[in-house]
Amino acid sequence: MAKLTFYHCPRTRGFHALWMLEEIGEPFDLRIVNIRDDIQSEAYGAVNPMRKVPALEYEGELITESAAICAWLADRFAGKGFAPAIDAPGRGSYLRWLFFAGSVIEPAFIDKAMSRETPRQTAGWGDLATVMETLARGLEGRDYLVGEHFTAADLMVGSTLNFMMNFKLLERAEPFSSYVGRLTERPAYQRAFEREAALAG
Ligand SMILES: N[C@@H](CCC(=O)N[C@@H](CS)C(=O)NCC(=O)O)C(=O)O
Repeated sequence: MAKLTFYHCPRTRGFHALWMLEEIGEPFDLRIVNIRDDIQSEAYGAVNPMRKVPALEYEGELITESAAICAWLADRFAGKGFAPAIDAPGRGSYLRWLFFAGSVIEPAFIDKAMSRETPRQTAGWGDLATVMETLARGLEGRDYLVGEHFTAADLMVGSTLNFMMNFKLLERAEPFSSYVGRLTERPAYQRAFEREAALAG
């Protein structure tokens, strides 16, 4: 039996973790949690009291938050090369961009989706224009955010940008379109995408 149990609902932020699981290539049990009803069940409340997907269980330990799941998978299966080692150059940048996805990029786009302007001094994410300028600088002259290779930080940032493009909150323009295109060409992304499409029916 797989040691990893993945709680997921198709067409949600759970996709970030599904893609990461495909990158890692370890077997996992998939539990589909319908966000319209299952998510309110007592059983799922014990998995994630936030009543959100995704969640991942490994040997009795529960991990929630897509970035934490991706970071944990990258570290737990370190041999796959999706995170710089804890004492290697690039580790700090890797963590910076990994956290940037969920705590800066995403809330800045939520402001846009809600046609809301949180004062930039109040918002931990500042404002969307500065977020995207910062990200563009991070990508200047490089294919990936850290070093020469794809890491879990690219997955979280790229997957978040891809969501925003699909929701028409972000224009498919450079430098982000090439970056997202490069990441979504990866076989693991394609496998996750096909699996998701089959699950969504
Ligand atoms: N910060 C969380 C967000 C998870 C999240 O918002 N999940 C949504 C689906 S996209 C959800 O479970 N919604 C169900 C609900 O709120 O009822 C993460 O990144 O994992």
